[in-house]
Amino acid sequence: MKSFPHACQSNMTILLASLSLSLCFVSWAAAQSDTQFPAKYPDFPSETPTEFKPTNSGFDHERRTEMIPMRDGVKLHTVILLPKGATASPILLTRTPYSADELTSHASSAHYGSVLQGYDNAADIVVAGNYIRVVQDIRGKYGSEGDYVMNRPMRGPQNPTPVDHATDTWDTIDWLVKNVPECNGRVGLLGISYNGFLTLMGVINPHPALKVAIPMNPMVDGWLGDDWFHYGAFRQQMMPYMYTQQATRENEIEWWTSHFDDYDVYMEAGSAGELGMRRGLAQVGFWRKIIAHQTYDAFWQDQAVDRILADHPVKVPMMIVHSLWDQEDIYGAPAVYAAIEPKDVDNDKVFLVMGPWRHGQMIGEGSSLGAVKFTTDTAHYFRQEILRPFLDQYLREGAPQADLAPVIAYETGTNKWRELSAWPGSESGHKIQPTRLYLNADLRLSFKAPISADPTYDEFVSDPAKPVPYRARPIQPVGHGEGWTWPQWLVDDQREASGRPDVLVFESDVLTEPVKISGQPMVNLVASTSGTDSDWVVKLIDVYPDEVAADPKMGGYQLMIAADIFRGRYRVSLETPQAIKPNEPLRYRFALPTANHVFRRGHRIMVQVQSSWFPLYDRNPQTFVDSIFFAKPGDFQKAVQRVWHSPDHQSFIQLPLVVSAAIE
Ligand code: PG9
Repeated sequence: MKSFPHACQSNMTILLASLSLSLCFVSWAAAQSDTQFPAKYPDFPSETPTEFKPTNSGFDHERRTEMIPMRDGVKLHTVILLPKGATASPILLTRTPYSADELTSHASSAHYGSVLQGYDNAADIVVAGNYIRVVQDIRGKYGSEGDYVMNRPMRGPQNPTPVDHATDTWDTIDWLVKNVPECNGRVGLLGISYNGFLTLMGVINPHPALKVAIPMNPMVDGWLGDDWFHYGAFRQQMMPYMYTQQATRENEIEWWTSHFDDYDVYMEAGSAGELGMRRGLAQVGFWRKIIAHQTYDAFWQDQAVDRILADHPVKVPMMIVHSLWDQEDIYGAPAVYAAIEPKDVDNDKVFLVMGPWRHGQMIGEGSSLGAVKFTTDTAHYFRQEILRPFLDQYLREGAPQADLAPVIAYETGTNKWRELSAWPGSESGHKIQPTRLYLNADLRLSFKAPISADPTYDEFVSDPAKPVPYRARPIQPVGHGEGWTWPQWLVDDQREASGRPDVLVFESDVLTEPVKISGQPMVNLVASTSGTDSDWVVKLIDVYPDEVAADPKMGGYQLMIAADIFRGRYRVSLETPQAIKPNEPLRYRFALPTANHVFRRGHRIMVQVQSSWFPLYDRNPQTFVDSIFFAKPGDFQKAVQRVWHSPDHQSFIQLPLVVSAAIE
């Protein structure tokens, strides 16, 4: 607390005081001349101190920053926030490439809950649970020493160093339980997306103090279906991320736009490789690896986290959290669940929660996503009724069992949470029956197979000069937070696409009974192209009734339930691309993302097929070239695309249909 001289002090006292004050001033002024910016006029110095040390007056928590040593001597910058008076409190740890300082200083407020607002903090849970919150910069990013490698692979052929995220997590937890006396020796590890990937890496050979892990929307397989590629089609709108994330340690150098509409940015460059070259992207190591590993080779297979986890025992109880409309990492969470659930022999360590969310929405507001409304705040429900008791059970001595179902899945369409014993799964008495939904003549969709009298195909012309936009133009770059609409693109109204001549639209009759699906719809598309390479985008859509009295904006809405893109050159082998034989009907089989949805009575089911999804995905030139990244303007050719639906060439989506279910 500050103290001021009393008015009746003697003159001598005042004289001595002013003498020492001026001596103080001289040494204070000298301290201003730091070596980087020496004072120009030492007798009239800057009023800004060389280093300002904020107090924490009125704070309800204490903030410590530490450089925690790893086994190879590298020190990692770690922020430790302790609620005032914390004793025997558990720790919630997040490791991140996104700035530990940024994640823990979100408000100009003295309150614990306020500083934790924003990315990757379930602030209400941290505060209500009186948790010690620890956030650490991973090696090579922000305040941490060491080198940064994107999704640093495990020690082994792809990482010749003695360290990886498993060892760094182990070393961090070991340090924390020995050096934070306020903690009860129990640590929970959690994070979203990249931080979800880091959470998964942290459970490999876990420290004994690691009691629970919550990977949310984890990035798991960068080639099959998460951030970088989907079945070989490159997500070029992630180039700015690679650029900013790797150009500098603290992300100070940012990508720039050249057009308001991202469609134009990528069209003008012609190819992702050309754009990367113009922007100097080859200076960053991860871009060079992307260029060197365009196919599903050992580089991708060996670092796919679901494959890695499948080779390790499940030692830490884990709640894997998935978002049904995750616009970034829609593949990861269900894939990890599928890989490790069979290893959970006592059925007490692997839990799955699926919510009706975009990427990361479970820590925000969850009563709607874009135009789609849910009846309650689903994210709040998840945090309070699912996450909180789960964390308590493992992190607090004497806490009751959370008593949660192994799978808690939100059912979109009916807006209900369902408790299941496994995934894919259904409630008792119901079963999943893989059922073919056929693409038929006259652009009809039905459970009946094509018959011989029908015309055998429908066709469209795919023109790389006019690729199908993946959402209404102008298209924003990838961005999060206020004003950015990217996070909700998976729920955009697909009417925008269905009106185009280069999108085939197959539609069912109006449903007289609800149709429920739980699991991954499997595409079985028989298609031909007049070119020698081609992309196939298949979208399973719920078409709302023409008018919806309760929510007029939803009248006729075309809501994507599951959709993905497949790069045709990988039809035979994901590792070895092959040219496509022109005009030959060929079978393309691939799984769509997980859905848990009821198409309600009065709705229709729609399937759209198209050959570009631009500019999120780079354009396929439709001529087989060695590297699509460096396709030349002359390689981009129009192609006639046919979707076949004859008895010999049946195109269908195999739906994971739930039968005998009372679903409405
Ligand atoms: N989806 C982002 C990401 C994860 C992993 C690698 C690259 C990007 C994220 O939100 O962190």
